[in-house]
Amino acid sequence: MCKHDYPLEPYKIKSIERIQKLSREQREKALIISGYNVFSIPSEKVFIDLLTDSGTSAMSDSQWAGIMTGDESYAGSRNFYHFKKTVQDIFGFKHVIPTHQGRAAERILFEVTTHQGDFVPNNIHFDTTRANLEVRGVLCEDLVQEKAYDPEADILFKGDMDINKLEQFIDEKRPENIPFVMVTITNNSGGGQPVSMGNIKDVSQICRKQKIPFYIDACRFAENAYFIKKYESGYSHKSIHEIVKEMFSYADGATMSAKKDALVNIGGFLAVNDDELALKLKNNLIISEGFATYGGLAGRDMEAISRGLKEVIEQDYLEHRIGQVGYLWGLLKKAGIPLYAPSGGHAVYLLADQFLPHIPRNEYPAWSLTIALYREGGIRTVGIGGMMFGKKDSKTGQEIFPKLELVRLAIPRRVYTQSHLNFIADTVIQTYKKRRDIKGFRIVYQAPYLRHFTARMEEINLTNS
Ligand code: P71
Repeated sequence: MCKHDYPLEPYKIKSIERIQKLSREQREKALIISGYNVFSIPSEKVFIDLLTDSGTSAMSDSQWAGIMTGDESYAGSRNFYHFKKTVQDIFGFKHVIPTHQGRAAERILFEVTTHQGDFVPNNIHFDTTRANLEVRGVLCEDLVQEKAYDPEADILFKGDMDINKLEQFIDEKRPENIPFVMVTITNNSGGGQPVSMGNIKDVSQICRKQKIPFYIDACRFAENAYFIKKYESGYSHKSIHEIVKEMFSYADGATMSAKKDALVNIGGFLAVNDDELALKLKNNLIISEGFATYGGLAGRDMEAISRGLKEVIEQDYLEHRIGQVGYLWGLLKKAGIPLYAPSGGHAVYLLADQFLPHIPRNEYPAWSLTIALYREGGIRTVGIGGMMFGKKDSKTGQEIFPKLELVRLAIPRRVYTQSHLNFIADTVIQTYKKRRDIKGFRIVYQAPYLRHFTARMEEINLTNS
């Protein structure tokens, strides 16, 4: 291995998917048609797609072979039993409820356990978690440690929850108004940073003392476990499987989007220990997702998840995966690009407000940067900042912005090569050189929830401002 490389791919390529870079003019046209929203650009017009690591993994030959063993029986599919056993073995929970993706698991859990006016803390709620709670009148609180909001603080386990803040919060809001506490691993809205085992344990102890259930948003559980093995004292000799088992032994349940760390294109699940709660969750599941042995998935999907869950906890896979993200982070850091530090699990996060200091927050610098990166190299990324999390103050009508204004370069699992990563770095560096020409945006249309998905935007030129 040369000095600047990352661990070699522990796989070789058996099947490929063609990608093409459009001309600059074609990209410009695609932007206009999309209303300057990268979610509205057809994927064929994207060269390198870093919009998300969700549902974009390349499946292995074993997973594809598993697809052909799908038992599509309405009730009792054999793939469900394999899926259930795999989840039980890896996570240690008693009840396993399949769902079509992560947000369905969230909706079902929240419908069964929350009421209007309740409070739910998280390290940082991800957008779907927050939306599924807020739509029910639940008040969401982000209690990550303060350092997480300092993008340059190069410390380990920046996803940790602030334990003092959590105790104070429970004290103020009272345990009976808090249906559960949640922790997101890794912390997607805060730089993809891991949560330490020590912190998971501390949160769990507080919850158990106060008799508040504790759930983990488990999307990127294996990546989180890898950081624990690598950086937390006492874990280097343990296997990822052992670490995962311990992490979840402190929780009462988990919501999971299998589209991330189960290496599949669709799927999710809910897992809990409580018998009575599981029954209620299954009854809710049947109303909209489907019967308890498929929950909105085909038998073949459950088989692919079972196999993916076993592959994702392999040490060499994780070394390569996290190494790849770190490699891109290193190239950009060396070039002086403002980055969220340290390098996280699934993505590199650019600091859009520092990248574009001339664009004020109410002109959405992260949004501008996603457009600029598409313009420059046909790269699709996502803004995680004011457009995603901005809120109108009910008294002043002014928009309140989140602390971080980030652009996420999410790396799909097992998809891109080192030359792709080099191209991505070059594109970001080129864009940085031209940063003074990049303009802000105003909203032309927005939906009441999750507005970033469907917004239409207008570039602010001096002539139309
Ligand atoms: C991600 C996504 C999917 C996404 C969301 C918004 C814009 C673009 C793409 C989904 C998550 C997540 C966490 C921590 C729950 C979900 C929902 N993330 N928790 O990061 O990251 O899972 O998509 O399967 O419903 O790109 P779901």
